[in-house]
Parts: sequence; C-alpha cells; structure tokens
Amino acid sequence: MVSLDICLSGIYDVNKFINTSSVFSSMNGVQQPEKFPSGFFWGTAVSAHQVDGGNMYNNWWEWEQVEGRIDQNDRSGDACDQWSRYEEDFSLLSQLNQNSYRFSMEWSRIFPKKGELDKLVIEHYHQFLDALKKRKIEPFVTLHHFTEPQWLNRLGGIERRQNLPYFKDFVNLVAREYSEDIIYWNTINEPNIRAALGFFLGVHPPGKTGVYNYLKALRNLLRMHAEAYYILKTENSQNLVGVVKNINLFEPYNSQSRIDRMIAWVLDEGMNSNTLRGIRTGKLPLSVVREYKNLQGSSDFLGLNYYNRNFCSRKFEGFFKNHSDDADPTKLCTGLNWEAYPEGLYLSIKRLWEDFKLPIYITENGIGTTDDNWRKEFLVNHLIQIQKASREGIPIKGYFHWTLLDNFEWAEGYASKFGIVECDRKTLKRKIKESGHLYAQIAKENQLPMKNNDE
Ligand code: GCO
Repeated sequence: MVSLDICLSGIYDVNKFINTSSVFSSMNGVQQPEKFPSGFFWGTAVSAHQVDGGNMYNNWWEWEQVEGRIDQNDRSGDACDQWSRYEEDFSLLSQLNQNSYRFSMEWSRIFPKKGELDKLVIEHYHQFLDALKKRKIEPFVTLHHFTEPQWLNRLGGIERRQNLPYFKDFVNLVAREYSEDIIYWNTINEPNIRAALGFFLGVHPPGKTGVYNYLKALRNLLRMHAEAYYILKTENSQNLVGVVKNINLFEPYNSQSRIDRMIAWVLDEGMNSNTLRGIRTGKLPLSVVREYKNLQGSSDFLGLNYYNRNFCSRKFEGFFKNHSDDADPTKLCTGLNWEAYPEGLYLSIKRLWEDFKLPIYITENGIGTTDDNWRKEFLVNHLIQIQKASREGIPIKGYFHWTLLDNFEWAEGYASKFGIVECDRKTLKRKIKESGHLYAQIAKENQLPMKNNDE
C-alpha cells in the first residue's frame, strides 16, 4: 500500500512543506502524486570553468593565481576533469535518468588566441555532443558563463564595446559547427551577476568597481545576448534561444519602512527589472539613446536561475543581507549564506511569466551544503513550487539542478558543495549522493515520490 507521505526515506514531515490536496490528484479514487508536464526536461547544470579543468586561457584562470582572491586560495586546476571524463559523467547522467544536461562551451578554449581557433577543441565538442546524443540526453548549451579569453581582456574585455565582434565570431563559429546537434541555446548566463561581481563589487575578474563600470559591462552583455540571438536564429530558425536570468528577490527588511522599501526597489531595478525590461523593449539599462537593434524580444524562452532572497535596509552593509534574523545557520548555503526560500521560486516564475508570457526553464537551483538530507528537502520543496506554478498554467518546461558534481564555486573555491554527485578532490572519483538517487527517482517517474509502506 502506498501512503501519502512524500518518500525521502521518511525524513520529511509532509505537513511541513506540502499542501497535500494540491500536490496529489485522485485517480480512480487512489491519491497519486501529480505528474510534471509530459516531456519535462530533467537535468543538471554545470559551467565549463567549474568542471572541465585546465581552462588556462581564460580570465578566471589568471585571476585565481593571485593569493587571497579565492577562499582557501583554491584554484580551479583540474576541477572535476570533465574535459576528459565526460563519457563517465554522461553515463552517470543516464544512471540518474536525466534527459537533458546544461553546460557551457568555453570561448577561450575554442579561441585560445585572438583569431586562432583550436581544431582539436572543435572536434572535442563534437564528440562531447555525440556522447550525449548516444544516451538521448538533450544538450542545453550556454555560450557565456562568467569567463572570457585572456586575450580579450588585454584588449579591454567585455566592457569595451569595440570588442563585441570577437564574441560574434565565436557565436558564428559555434552556430555553424553545432546547430545540427543543438536546439536549446542559452546566450549569457546571469548578465547582472557577471556585471555586478566583476565590475561593481570587484570580487570576480577584472576586479573593477562602481556603477559606471557595472552599467558598461551590463549593457555590453545584453548586446552580446542580442547578437547571439540574432546569429543563432539566422543560422537556423528552429534554434530555441534564451537568456539566463537569475532572480534575486529584494524585500524590505521592515515593510513599514519607506526607506527599506525604496532600497528594495532600487536594488530590484538595478539587478532585475532593468535587464528584463531591456530584453522586452530593446532599451539598454539607463540608456537615453534609442533601442539597441536585435535586443527587443530576443528570447524564445527564459532561463531562470533561482537561489535566494535578500532583505533590504540601510543598516546592512551593501544595503541588504541574504538571510533572515532567525535563519538556522546550519541550513545556510556554505560560503554564500543564502537562506532557502522555496516560495521565491514560485514568485520568480510568476514574475517572468507575467512579464514575458514565454516558456520558462529553471536553468539553476540548488544549495551548497554537506548535509545531503537537507539538499533532498531543498530539492523537493522547490519542485513543489514549480508544480504550483504549472498548475496555474505557466509553461515550465524543465528543471536543471545546480549541480551535477561538487565543483569549483568561483570565489568560494571548493568548500561549497552543490553536487548531487560527490567528486573527491584528490582522486576525482565520483559517487552519487542520496540526493542524486532521489533526483533520479523523481526524473524517472516524472513526479515527486511517495513512500511505499511495503518496503
Ligand atoms: C551562477 C553561476 C553558477 C554558480 C551557482 C551557485 O549562476 O551564479 O551560474 O556558476 O556556481 O549559481 O552559486
């Protein structure tokens, strides 16, 4: 007999996170968990620099070599060596019942020097895509995930508009080479976060600061997105292309305070609204000039990365903090201190849907933790929010958990463990965690699991 408890080795208190009547539907009088939409993409997401290893031609590699920039002075180094172990990793994906995989193609690997492409790398990606195809795993490819070639930086980097043609060269090449094997393209991963960390706060390369630099970088990232969209659609109109936007929820710390509300509005405007509006209307953030060509409507779908919310007040350094006063410190995301707030996923989906009326893919969502039971709970709690939004008719087409393997978490180094698969730092041996097994079951059944009392 099957009980109504959601499975998870019995560790979950169903009432804690679930309104049973909405998640279960009655079939022939027997309560069943609700199915996710048919054809739903179940995947994990990674990025090249975080898992491939040996990415020595990009700006991050250079950045990491300087002591004090990365927690514990970690360096990406071999990362998870997915570059040479992809067959093994894709077999893991099959074992995990995944039908999709989100990864990024590394610009600096394809063009290690200005104007010079590496044919072996081009071939490598062909083999990589074949290995996915062989296993019937749909590739979701990101063209820019936080890194740029070192040579580009010496020419002034992405903050220099004159460098845009170099990105177009890269996209043209990739579009020509791989359009037969790829349908789903993510142009730029989190333009605001790339711009904020690298050009406003200066904690990612190139370490610049200030609003002016932030805006310059952000505008160029949006131009890059628009150009990539145009190139990919021209190459093949069947290509489905979208930007990946993370939604950081900004809430007033004290909702009665006008100042707190204003700070929340300003931060939301700077980190969310300006970019979404840009893509909808073609207007670049804080730009008085006319629209940027090809930007308006440049997304067939939206990729949503969702992790957390922020509480805004002038009394916090930087005007916000990312967890509530009574947050349980053992449940915060390692290194980043994000507090889980699953309802925020629902709110973010709603927001994108109301703004765009386009299909949505959850392109990232996960938690850095060594407590894998907590990761399981986190996973289910967020999936419940997706079901809630789907039930309202919002077309959510896939979920990519961040991430497959414990990997290089940028400035937080290797300490923050986001993987559903462990990757031993010394041996690089992979081992599926309990959360991975749970995720595999969900993906296989296309529904949240139930606890089987007969077991
Ligand atoms: C991001 C990046 C990822 C991070 C993840 C966890 O979207 O911020 O895409 O590279 O590793 O978000 O912080």
